[in-house]
Amino acid sequence: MDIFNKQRYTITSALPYANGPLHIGHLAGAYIPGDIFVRFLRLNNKDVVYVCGSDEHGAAITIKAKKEGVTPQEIIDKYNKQIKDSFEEFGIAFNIYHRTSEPIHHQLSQEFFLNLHEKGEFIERFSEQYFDEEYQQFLADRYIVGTCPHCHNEGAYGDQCEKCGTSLNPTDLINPKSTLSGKEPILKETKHWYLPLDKYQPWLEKWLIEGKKDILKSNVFGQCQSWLKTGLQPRSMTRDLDWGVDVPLAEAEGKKLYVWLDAPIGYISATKQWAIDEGKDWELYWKKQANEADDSTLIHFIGKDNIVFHCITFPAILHAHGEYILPENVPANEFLNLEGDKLSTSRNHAVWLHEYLEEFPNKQDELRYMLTSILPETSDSEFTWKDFQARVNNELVAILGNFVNRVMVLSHKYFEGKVFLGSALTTQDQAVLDELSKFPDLIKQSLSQYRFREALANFMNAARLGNKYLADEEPWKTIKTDEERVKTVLYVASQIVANLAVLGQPFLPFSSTRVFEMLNLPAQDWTAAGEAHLIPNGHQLGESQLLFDKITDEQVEFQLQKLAQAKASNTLAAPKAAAKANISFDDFAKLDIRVGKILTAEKVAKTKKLLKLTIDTGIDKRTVVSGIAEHFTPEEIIGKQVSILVNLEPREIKGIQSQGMILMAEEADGRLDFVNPISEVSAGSTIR
Ligand code: B3M
Ligand code: ZN
Repeated sequence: MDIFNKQRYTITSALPYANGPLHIGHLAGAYIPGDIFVRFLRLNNKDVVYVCGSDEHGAAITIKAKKEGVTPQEIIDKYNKQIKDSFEEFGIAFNIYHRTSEPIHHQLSQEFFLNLHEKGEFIERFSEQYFDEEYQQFLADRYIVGTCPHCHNEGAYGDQCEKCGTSLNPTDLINPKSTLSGKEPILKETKHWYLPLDKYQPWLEKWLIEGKKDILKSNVFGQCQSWLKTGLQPRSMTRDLDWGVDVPLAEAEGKKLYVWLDAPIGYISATKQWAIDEGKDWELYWKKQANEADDSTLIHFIGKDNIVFHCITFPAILHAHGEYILPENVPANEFLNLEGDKLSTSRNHAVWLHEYLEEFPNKQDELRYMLTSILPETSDSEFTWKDFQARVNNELVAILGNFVNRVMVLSHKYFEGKVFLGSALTTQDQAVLDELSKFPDLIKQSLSQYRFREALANFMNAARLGNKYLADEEPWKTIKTDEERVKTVLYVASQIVANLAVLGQPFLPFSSTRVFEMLNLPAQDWTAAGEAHLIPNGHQLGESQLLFDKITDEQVEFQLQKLAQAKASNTLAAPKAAAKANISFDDFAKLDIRVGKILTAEKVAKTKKLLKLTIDTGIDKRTVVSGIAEHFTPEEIIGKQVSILVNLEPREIKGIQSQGMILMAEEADGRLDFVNPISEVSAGSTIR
C-alpha cells in the first residue's frame, strides 16, 4: 500500500508528561519523525491534522509535585507552558498542542469509559492493595518502597527495582513503606474495572500480527509478537488516586481513570478542540466513515516504551468502542543515548531543548539535522557533541550552505543577482537536471517507509550534486572567456538551489524559508520538486544570507563541561550506603591503622584491578596487594601517604602475600581515592 495515496491523515506524536522539560531523546523518538512526515503530507496538499498535547495525569505528575513541594496543578501549568513554548520555537508543526486537564478531555474520556461499561466490556474485580492509613489513601505503585526480593536493594519501588531492573508488584517488596507517611501500609480491598485484553487477543492477532506484518517496523512488530505470544492479561483501567479523570460511576467515588486509558484519548480530544477552533469536523479524522475508503489514516509517532499502549491497549479500546478508526501504523523509534550513557532526567544527563534553544539561538535546523541523521529508527543510537559539530561543520556548512552561498555570491558578482539562461543547455547540464529530477521520488520512497535518515541523506545528495556541478564547470574560470556560458551554469545551479529549498522543507524548514527568501521566490509545494525551471529566465534574486555557521570547539567544550558538572553533582547527591550496626570500643581498638608511604608500585601480571605495593609502615616495609589499578597508575602514587590497616591477617592474592590493607574512600559510583593526612606525618603514626 502506498501510504501517500490517501486523502486524509490523523497524525499524533506521544503526549509528553507535563512533569519535566523536553530533551533530545523525546525529539528523536516521537517529534522529529512526526514533524517531517506531517510537513511532507502538507507539501503534498493532503488533508492532515497533527495533534499533540501535555499528558497531565497519573503518578508521574503527583510524584513530581510532591518532590517539588507544590500542587500537581502548579506542576502541569509550569511544564505544559515550557514544553509548549519549546515545541513552538523548535518548529514542531502541530495543528494543536492541547492538555489532558481540559474539561473537553475529561468529558470525552468519561464517555469512552461509559460506552465500554454499558457494553459490558469491563470485568469488575476486587483485589487487595496497599493503603496508607495515616493519609487515608491507596498507594500507587511508585508510592511504595521496600526491599527488592531479588537483589535486596532497599530502595526498590512498587513497580520496579531500579538497581536490578526487575519489574515488581507492590506486594513483592520486603518491608514495604509508604512514601507518604513513611509507615508500613496495610492491605485493603478495593474494586477496579479491568479491560479483558485476553478476550481481544484473537482479534489483535488477526488485525495486528496477520494484518500488519509487512507494515509495522520490525522493532515494533517484534515487541507486539512477543506480548501476544506470552498471552495478554486483563488490565485495570481505574486507579485509586486523587489526581486524574474521575471514573464516571457513582460506586467508584474517589477513583480515577488509569492514565493510559485517558492519555491516548487525548489525541481525540485535542482534535475536537482544534475542530472547534478551526470550524472543522473532528469526526472525519477519527470516526469510521460510511465508505471505508473515506476513513482517515491514523499514524502514531512514539518512542519504544509506549508501543504496548499504542499497538495493543488503545486499539483494543477503539475496537471495543466500535465507531473509531484504528491506527494504520505505529512507527516507534528506539532510544537515543548521550555521550556513551543513557539519557536520564533524574541524573540530569540530557540535552534539554529549552537550554539548547537559548544557547544556540536560531539554530533549530542544526539540531533537527543532527537528530534526523542519527534517529534510532531500528536500534538505539548516540548523540555526541563532537558528532554534532562535525555534522554541522562538514555537512550543513561545507556542503549545503557552501553551495547555496556560492551560487548567490557568484550571481550577484557577475550578473547583479539576475538569473539568465545564456547559451543553450549542454548535455552535461541536461544530465544534471535529469539527475536532480530523481530526488523527489527517492525522498518520498524513504519517507513512505519511515526511513527518515535515508530521506535526509538523499536530500543532502542533491546538495552534493550542486557542489559537484560547480566544481566541474568552474564558472569563476569561464567568466574570463565566456560570459554566456557562465549565465547558463548559474542558471542551472540556481535551479538546484531552488530544488533544495523545496526538498528541504520537511527536514530543515527554517533554512528552506531562508533559501526561498534569498531566491526571492514564494515557497513551493512538492509538485515543484524536481522541476528544472523553477526560477524563470531574467529573475532577480534577493540578498544573500548566511545559512549555517560553524560550531566552535568552545561551544562543544562548554556542553561537555555542563554534562560533566551534572555528573559530578549527581555523585555528590547519590544515596550513601546505610550505616552498619554499632560495635564496641574494644572492637574498634583492635584495629591497628597507621600512616604509611608507598615506596614502589607495579601492576600484578594478568589482572586488571591489582597493584602490588611496597609500603613503608614505619614499623617495617611490607607488600600489600590493592585493587586500585583501574583508578591509579603506579607512577602517580609512588611517594604518596596512605592509611593502612597493618594487623589484618595476611592473605595470599594471585600468589603474592598481602600484608595489610590500604584504606580507600569510595564514591557511590565506584570512584576511589586515598585517605591520607592533610600534611605529611611520619610513617608509622597511628590513626585512631
Ligand atoms: N505520557 C508516556 C511518555 O511520556 C506518556 C505518553 C502518552 S501518549 C498517549 O513516555
Ligand atoms: Zn533489585
